[in-house]
Amino acid sequence: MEVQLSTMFFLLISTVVLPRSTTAGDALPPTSGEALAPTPAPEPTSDDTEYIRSCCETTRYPDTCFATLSNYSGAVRHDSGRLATVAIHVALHNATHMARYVSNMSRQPDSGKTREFAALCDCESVFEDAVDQINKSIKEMRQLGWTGESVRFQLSNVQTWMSAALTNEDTCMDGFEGVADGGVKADVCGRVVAVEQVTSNALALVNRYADTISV
Ligand SMILES: *[C@@H]1O[C@H](CO)[C@@H](O)[C@H](O)[C@H]1NC(C)=O
Ligand SMILES: *[C@@H]1O[C@H](CO)[C@@H](O)[C@H](O)[C@H]1NC(C)=O
Ligand SMILES: *[C@@H]1O[C@H](CO)[C@@H](O)[C@H](O)[C@H]1NC(C)=O
Ligand SMILES: CC(=O)N[C@H]1CO[C@H](CO)[C@@H](O)[C@@H]1O
Repeated sequence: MEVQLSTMFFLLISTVVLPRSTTAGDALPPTSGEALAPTPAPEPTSDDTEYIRSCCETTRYPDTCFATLSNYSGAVRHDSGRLATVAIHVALHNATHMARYVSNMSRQPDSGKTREFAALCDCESVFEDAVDQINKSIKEMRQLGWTGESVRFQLSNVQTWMSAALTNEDTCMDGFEGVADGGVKADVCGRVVAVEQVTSNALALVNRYADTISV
């Protein structure tokens, strides 16, 4: 009886908190805030965690994938649409953080009028574009239609924008090609690699979700 009650309680909670896979983002804290805290409820089971692990195996960076997404296993609950949305949220958070970081760096007095400074400014601009593209993707995920055909079309938009975001992140690193190796270059490129992994994983999870939609 207890089991049944708690199951019913969960169903109630999940209907209220996560009515459809496409609204998973709403259960997450705003991405503009500093911390992307894990969703408070419901409690994940080890099975939920295993689901994240097995989905992450299909991405290019499974360890990063699991490390960044396993906290949301309780909210995802074996739903590939929710997982894709959560992954895009994490990518948005990381890209936003990076855009701010680069913007701050390019405003440091010692950034000077060098190629490094030019690279930092380019980086700031391409990361702002990446943030917009990822943000657009989240909005689309929140408004997925009801027919397979419309969902497939919307997901193809998301795939396009997430790929474009990845390209923009790559462009940031290209800008450092002519810059002498050193602290700033290594620091920025190292951070970009981390953000690219998170973005690439989000795209892979969107692709995975799209594969489950039949038209
Ligand atoms: C996951 O949650 C744990 C415990 O609350 C926290 O220490 C950790 O930083 C979180 N990880 C991520 C990637 O959010
Ligand atoms: C900006 O960069 C400086 C120097 O690296 C650092 O001390 C400061 O905390 C940074 N500010 C923000 C808001 O990141
Ligand atoms: C995403 O777009 C909304 C407006 O639609 C805006 O309020 C929000 O600040 C944007 N988030 C980021 C991280 O850029
Ligand atoms: C993999 C990765 O780069 N994760 C970062 C995402 O953004 C948060 C917040 O800035 C960092 O703490 C993570 O290290």
